[in-house]
Amino acid sequence: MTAIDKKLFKKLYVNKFLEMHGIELKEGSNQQKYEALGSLVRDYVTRTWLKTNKKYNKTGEKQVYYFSMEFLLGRLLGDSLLNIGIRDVCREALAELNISLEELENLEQDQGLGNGGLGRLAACFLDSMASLNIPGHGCGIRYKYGFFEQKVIDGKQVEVSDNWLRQGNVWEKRNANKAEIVKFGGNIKVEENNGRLSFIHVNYEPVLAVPYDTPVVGYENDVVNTLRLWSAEAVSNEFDFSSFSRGDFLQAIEYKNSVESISQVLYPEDSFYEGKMLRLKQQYFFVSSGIQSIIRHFKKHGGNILELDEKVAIHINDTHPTLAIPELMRILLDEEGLPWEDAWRITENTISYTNHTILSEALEKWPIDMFKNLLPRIFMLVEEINRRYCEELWSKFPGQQNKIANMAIIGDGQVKMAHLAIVGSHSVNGVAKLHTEILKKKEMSDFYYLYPNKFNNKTNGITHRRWLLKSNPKLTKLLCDTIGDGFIKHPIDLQKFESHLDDKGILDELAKIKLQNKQKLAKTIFENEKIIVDPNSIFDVQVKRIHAYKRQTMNCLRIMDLYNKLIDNPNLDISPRTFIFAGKAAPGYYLAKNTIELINNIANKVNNDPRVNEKIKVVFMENYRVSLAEEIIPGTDVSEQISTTTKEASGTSNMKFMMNGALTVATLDGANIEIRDEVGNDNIVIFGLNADEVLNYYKNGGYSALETYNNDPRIKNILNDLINGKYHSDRDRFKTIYENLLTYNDEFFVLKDFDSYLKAQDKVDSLYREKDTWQRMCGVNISHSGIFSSDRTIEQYATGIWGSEVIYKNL
Ligand code: 26W
Repeated sequence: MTAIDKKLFKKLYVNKFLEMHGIELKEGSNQQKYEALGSLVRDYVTRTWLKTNKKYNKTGEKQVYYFSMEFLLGRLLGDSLLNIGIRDVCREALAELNISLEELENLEQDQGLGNGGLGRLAACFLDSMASLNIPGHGCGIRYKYGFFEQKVIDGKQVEVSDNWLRQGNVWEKRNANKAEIVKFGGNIKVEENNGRLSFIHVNYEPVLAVPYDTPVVGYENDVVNTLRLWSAEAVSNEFDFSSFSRGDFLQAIEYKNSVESISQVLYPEDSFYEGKMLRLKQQYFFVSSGIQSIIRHFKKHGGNILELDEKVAIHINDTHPTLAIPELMRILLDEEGLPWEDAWRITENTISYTNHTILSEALEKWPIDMFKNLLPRIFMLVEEINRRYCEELWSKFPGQQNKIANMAIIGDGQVKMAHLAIVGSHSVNGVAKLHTEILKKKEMSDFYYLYPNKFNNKTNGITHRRWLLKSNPKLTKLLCDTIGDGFIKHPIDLQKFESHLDDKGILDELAKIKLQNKQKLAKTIFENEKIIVDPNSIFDVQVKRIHAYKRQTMNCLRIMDLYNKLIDNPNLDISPRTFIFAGKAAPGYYLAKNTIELINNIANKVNNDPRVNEKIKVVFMENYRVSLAEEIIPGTDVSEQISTTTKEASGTSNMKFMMNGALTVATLDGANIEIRDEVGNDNIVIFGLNADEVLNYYKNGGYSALETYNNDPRIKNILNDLINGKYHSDRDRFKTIYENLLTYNDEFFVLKDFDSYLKAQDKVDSLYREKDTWQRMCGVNISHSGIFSSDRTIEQYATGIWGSEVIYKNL
């Protein structure tokens, strides 16, 4: 991109403002100033965007399409400026106009089109693909309402719709000329022409899919890729839909509403599958429009359909876009006229699949009737895929009827999306070593036996550009001053920092930066939650979706235990701690919502008790989202990664925290294991059951929560506190939590791991007293975090799955 200096920037900005708003800059509101800046940056990016697309068309490089129902981008202005390489110029130029860049950046609404880990991973991957010069694009849904906004009222979560487009969205470009039609319902007429059957879809409901494109800017490399999000609209009257003629006005309105509902709202569940027709509609809607537009583009630029798999890779983010498999088959067979064998080979070679969870309640299985009525042609194709695949199974496992029934794509009245995804793609990966091992040895072992070469691991990563350079400028500066800026392009070079950790001056600097970040966070906590916290206390943080397996309850129980200890012994010698929580519960998940209420009630009690509130404070921060995470993570001392071992596929906030110099308290779950392997046992605090122990209990039983309760007076006391009115005047308020732990035998081993968890926290307390040792540990974590950059992950996907060339232009 052409370099820009302060003077030129100022001039362009002032002009842009005038042109957009028709008033002088000094008369404008901050919102108007933000809009002008966003628009200027977009114009600036657009030229490179065009150039990148031209280059892709000319070179015919393999294009990667990352299909995901969720993209949790957060804000874009700061990161775009950073990646273009003009954030400093922009900050200085604006300062001369008496405008604070940070204030304008904070006005941007988060683009919250995702639930959590899976959606944020997709956003980090887009950033890394662009930054590594990989022609990689996102494909998803432009939800009118993103992930709900969380309000906390009387300690309880209340959901408010996220009308993120209210003030417009400067980043997106509507491309009505690239719209596609997606067909729902109706019937399939089969005709025979010259010995070949053709399948004609009649009486269907047509939906217009309009793409909105957002530029994805690579880091200082003149690459701008595309995130294409589809919006559902009624097909206009000009469109000839004779097979769908509805004269009636009311029916027309009904049709319009039903169509628009498709891209209306993001489903707020991230661990529980419900067979909702609208979700199936959403899935086919974006997958069909995405694949149609890929093929249209491919053919327009002279591509030979038989070579599609050499020029296009389609990645499906969990099973949500699995309909890409039958949809691609439909186009290759029905529209391109290929024989089944060719179509199948191309489809399998083109598509690859990532699994993100082993929770069985999250597996998508659609009722056959719903599937068939909504997608009649796609269902026929899935039946045929299943028929051929079962034939293969019969020859591999003769006589093993049960096994074959379990492995089939269609069975028990359902279409099993994970099975279809495995069968129809050439690669199946897990997201951390342990997770992949569990898939291979346990959850998907029959499939692994059948297709050993499809299975592979790609440990998750995070973009260090957003999660270090942008969110922690002070630490970034220290790193640049100490080891140079090479780590920005090669994050693995962060390792060089380790040799400086014997330098007392560096350790003091680390401590100073952390304190400054904590002061900033303390200010935000006060502004948002009206709670005063002490930046000199340990900031102990658990931020993530609220879920039983993530065990926020275990964190609560140890605070309740500590509170009891402090009341019993006011002189108890502990390092003061501030316990910070944030996270959303799925609206229908009672236990998770109840956990939020428990946290808030503990906070209320503890924070208002003068006997303890010099030593401990509890904060629940409302409305966790990407932009809030960017504030919390740099100001964290202790990162709580305490899921029941085997349940957290990977985790990614664990990586963000270590990169920002927090010490991790963790179970040996997901990527925590790999973090431990990187930093060594001395620089992380591990506790709890290991995977074999957990799996063994699940398989053979032998754990009694009641026994643990009876043998441990601490546990007895705090569990009783849950139901004796101490934390709520209504004694039944937290009964569900109590019963889950005791009556239903504590599915997630909270009580079993409790003692080990307390010991881990005692260790944290004593480590924190040795200031230099502590800072050294934080430094080791930073030094070893480079491997968890999503640049490493994406390079592994590109070379190991997609077959794309990875060119380091700046080597
Ligand atoms: C059908 C409802 C539904 C929706 C989303 C079920 C499951 C999901 C996702 C797979 C849940 C998710 O976000 N999983 C998380 O993915 C991250 C990225 O790989 C991992 O780091 C987390 O461990 C995993 O929980």
